[in-house]
Parts: sequence; C-alpha cells; structure tokens
Amino acid sequence: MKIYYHDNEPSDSRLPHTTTPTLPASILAPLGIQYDLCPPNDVEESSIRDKVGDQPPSSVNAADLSREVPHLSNHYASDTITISPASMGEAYEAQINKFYQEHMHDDEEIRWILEGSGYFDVRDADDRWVRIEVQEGDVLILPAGIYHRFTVDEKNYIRAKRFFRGKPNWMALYRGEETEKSDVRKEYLSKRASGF
Ligand code: KMT
Ligand code: NI
Repeated sequence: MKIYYHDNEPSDSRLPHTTTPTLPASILAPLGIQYDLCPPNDVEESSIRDKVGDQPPSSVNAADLSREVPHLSNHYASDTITISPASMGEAYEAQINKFYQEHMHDDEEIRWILEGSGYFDVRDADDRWVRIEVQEGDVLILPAGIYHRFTVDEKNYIRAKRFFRGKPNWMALYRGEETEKSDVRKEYLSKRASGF
C-alpha cells in the first residue's frame, strides 16, 4: 500500500497522480481509517496465491477473515464487486466516474481487495486529497462520514469483497451543504477532532 498526496491534476483519474515523498501509513489512523492485510486464496475465491505470514490458516473464508481482522468480526453480510470493462460493459465509464465523485456514507466502507488494484482518495484534516493505492490482499475500512472517492488504475480491473456491518446500504452522499449538515458528518468531524 502506497500513500501520497494526489497531485490535483485534472487528467484521467486512473493515472497515478503521484507526488513525493510518499506518506507513512500512520497518517491513516487519525483520519479514522483502518488498514489490514489478508491475502485471499482459492478456497473461497478464484484468484489464488500462497498465503503469507508466520502461521497462515489453511483457508480463508468469511469466518477466518473475521478472526484475522478483528474489527471485521461483527459483520454478517458481504458481496463481491468486479469493476472492469468486461464485467460492466457499456456502463463501465459511467460507473467509474460515479465512484470518483467525492462522497461519504452513513456506514463504514469496508473493502477486501481480492484481485487487481486501484486508488482510494480520502480527504485529510486539511481537506487535501490523500491517495491510497490498494492491491490484492489489502483490507481498507473508511469510517462513516469521511469524504472519499475511488478509481481503478490504468489496468482497469479490481475485484473486491464488500462487507456490511448491518443492513447493506450503498447510498453515496455527495459532498455539499446538505451532507455537511448531516449527523454522520458531524460525528465524524468530532471523532477526528478528538483523535478517534
Ligand atoms: C465506494 O463507495 O466508493 C466504492 O464502493 C468504491 C469501489 S470498491 C473497490
Ligand atoms: Ni464510497
């Protein structure tokens, strides 16, 4: 996982938009973002690599993931999303443009990257875009109320498992006056101010 400020150039979102130096992963926690690594394998998923780690479990299913990633233990629903021209056809460009509109959610956004790669951009406390490069095995949890956006990279392919802590609700609340006034946003800002 590589983290850096987005260069804010308006060119294609799928380009790296890199700036240097890169940022340490420690900048994520004060924004309420959690990160973990959990390489997928072929028991549940079709894209397979050997697991890494000292004592890897022999397989990964939702229950194992819950054990490995303690903050996922309360989940009780999940689905898998594939973002690619092949899986989305004509809707592809429109869909990736939609993901790239700055938004937040009423609930956490929890993603386990099973295959491929992409970028999550999140706003830091100074409203700068921080780009988080994700790839296979990354588990990323964005808190409710944080402004963010997502794009695939130039390879145009990502497959991710989405977890729901409650009733699945994918509604994106786009940045604007209304969203700014919402309880979820206010709660996020207050938690961020007090260091989570
Ligand atoms: C979102 O709401 O930003 C997303 O679901 C991004 C796509 S998940 C790889
Ligand atoms: Ni989102």
